[in-house]
Order: sequence, then C-alpha cells, then structure tokens
Amino acid sequence: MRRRRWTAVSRTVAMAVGLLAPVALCGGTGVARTAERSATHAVPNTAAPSLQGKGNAFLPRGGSERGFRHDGRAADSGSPERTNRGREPVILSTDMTMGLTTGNRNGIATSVPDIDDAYAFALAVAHRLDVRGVVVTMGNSMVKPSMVTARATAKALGSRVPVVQGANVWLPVRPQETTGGADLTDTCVNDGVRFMAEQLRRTRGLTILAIGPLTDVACLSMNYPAEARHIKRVVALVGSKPTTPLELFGHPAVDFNYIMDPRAEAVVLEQTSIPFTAINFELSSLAPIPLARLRALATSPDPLARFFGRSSQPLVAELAAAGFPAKPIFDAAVVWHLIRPEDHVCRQVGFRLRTGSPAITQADDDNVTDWFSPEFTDTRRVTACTGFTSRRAAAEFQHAVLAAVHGAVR
Ligand SMILES: [Ca+2]
Repeated sequence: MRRRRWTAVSRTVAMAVGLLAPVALCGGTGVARTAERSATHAVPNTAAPSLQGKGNAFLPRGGSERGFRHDGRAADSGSPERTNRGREPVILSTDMTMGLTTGNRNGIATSVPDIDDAYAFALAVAHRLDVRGVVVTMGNSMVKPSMVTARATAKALGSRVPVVQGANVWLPVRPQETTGGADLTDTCVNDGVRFMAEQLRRTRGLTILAIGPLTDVACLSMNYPAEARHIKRVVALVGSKPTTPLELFGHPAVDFNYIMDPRAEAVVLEQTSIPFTAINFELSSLAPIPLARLRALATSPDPLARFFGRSSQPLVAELAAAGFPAKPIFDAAVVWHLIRPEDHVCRQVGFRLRTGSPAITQADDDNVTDWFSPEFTDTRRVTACTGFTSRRAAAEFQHAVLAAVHGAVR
C-alpha cells in the first residue's frame, strides 16, 4: 500500500510551481477553486498531473467578454506595458525548469516539471523590473538541470542578469544545530545565498520574489541576519485559505513550494520579522491560459514565442492527456503583484503551518499545510492575497503573461 501511494505521488506531483495545487473545474463559476475539506473528499484521479493552480473566480467556463476563454480565444486587454513604478530592486528566487521533460519534485517524480517560473521571468523582463539576479533552487526539479534551463530562458529573453545556483536540497525537517561542537547552521549556504547577501549589502533594500521553495531565503536569514535586515519584503507564492485539498480543474493539489521545504517557510515566517506577502493559491490559480494558446506559441513566427511554446509542449501534452483545459501561470502572479498591486485583493492575516517530510506529500494528504487567514491571531501579521479586484484585472494579467512571451493576439 505504501508503495502504491508512492507511485501515485510520482505520477501526480507534476507541476509544481510555487503552489502545487490543482483546482476543481467542477462547480460554480471558477475553473479553479479551493475545495472544502469533507469526510467524503476523494482524490479524483491520482494518475493525473497535479497542477498547481490558482482558480479563476472571475472567468466562468464559457469565458468572459474580456477574459481568456477555454475555447482558446485571446484575452482582450487594452493595458499598455507598464514599468515597475518604484523600480525597487528584486531578486528572483526560482525553481525554473521550463524545457525539462521529467524529474519533478527535485528528481523523485517522473512527471514534467512546471513551466510557470519562466513565464514569470518573462513578465518581469517585459515590464522592466529591476531584477538584480536569478537564484535557482531545487523544487520543480534538481538544481543543476534547472540552471541549464534558467540560463537558456534568460538568453531567449535577452536578459543579462546573473543566474546563480542555489539550494540543491531542502532543509532538514528538524534542525540539528551542532555536532561534536561544530555549528551546522551554515551547511545550507551556497552560491545563491551568498549572492543574495552581497546584493543586500549593495542595495541596502531589495525585494525577494520567491517563486520556488523558500530554502535559500531561510538559509539567508539564518546565516546573514545583518544582510537579511535589508530585505524590504518577501513576496512568495505560497499558502491558501484554511482548506484542503486544493483543487484545480477537478484535480487535487498541494502547495508545492511549501511541501518541497516546509521548514524553510516556517523559518521565514516564525523566526524572522521580514515583511511577507503570500500570493495564495486562490489568486495564483486565476486566469489560466488555455492549452491551445500555449500550443499555438510553438508555431509562432516570433522566436521568443516559439521558444516558450516549444519548451512548454511536454507539460502541455501531459496536461491535455489528463484532461486539463488550461494552465495557470502561478508564479507570474507574484511578479504581477509588483506591477499591479492595486489589482490584487489582499489583507492582513495570521498563519498556521503543519509540517512534514519534504517532497512526498500527496495532494490527498492533509497533514502538511500552510494556511493564511485573519482567524489566526496568535502569529505575526503578514499579507495574503487571494484574488483580483475585477474580472478585467484578471484578464489583463492573463494578457500580460501572453504578451510577455510575444504570444498575445489583439
Ligand atoms: Ca516556481
């Protein structure tokens, strides 16, 4: 039985960008939603890829006048490209894997790793965010192959920002701080962590966009506390409302970034006072892009669109085979929060973390969860964003993601 569950994990795990949470297509107005936990909740199809989803509460199945439609019609947004107003320097902490065809969950699963980090990077480039570097961590896959794909993505985007290797494994669930008198705290330090510390010393104030597991951010805070005080804020793709399982198009999902390193998120939230914004599953699963639109990129005459289209095909094919009509670009919601924060519905909340072993949590498990809600009043306050302010705002986000890879059609 144990082995069967493990097999299911390896096949289910799939897209794990930030949140690994598929959303249910069933019911109501959203393609994605947070499922209410009930005694009868069943795992619809553990063989299907687990999409990290963010549900689309604003775009009914039939589409909307301005939103993307499941039939593949383009979103209709008139928004011009905008630049990051404050030009605040940012670092992208990412498990960027677009182009890999297997090796999900830091190599333990055979499914196709998620593609959304690359689209998030494209969105940052298109809107001229002041990206000081891309720090690549394990998560969607192992860190070294992820470095190869991250560099390829940077080259395709014409970005010359440093791409630096970060964590190759999660933090131990329970810390062992010393052995034989030797301090073990710095055993997580790597080139990416040192790079972030150096950038913090230079800028004395930057934002970390955490669209992968929080391993490197936690390691930074533990080993470079003086530098960490210069972190303006962490905007992370993590968490959900207090519900489980999360669902995307009827498939259960988990918070991927959390389950890949539960202790890292606990360190950042519970052992630091770094301002923290959680882009929750309820937001990041919104405005998914129809698979037909992603598929069409592959035959575009535009080289950038073609690069993204071709690199996305393995996941698009896997999702299509599993019955998904569209793909949320979870991580892009974090970048969008710097570009259009006024379009997001956010509030002050507390949090509740339940920890467990990294990487093996299945979508139908409910023992490893990170929930954000105003009802949790015994923790420090952080910000959680759970939706768009309007359907138009959601549609503009979707359009911007496609436009960033030269795939928008007006
Ligand atoms: Ca990611």
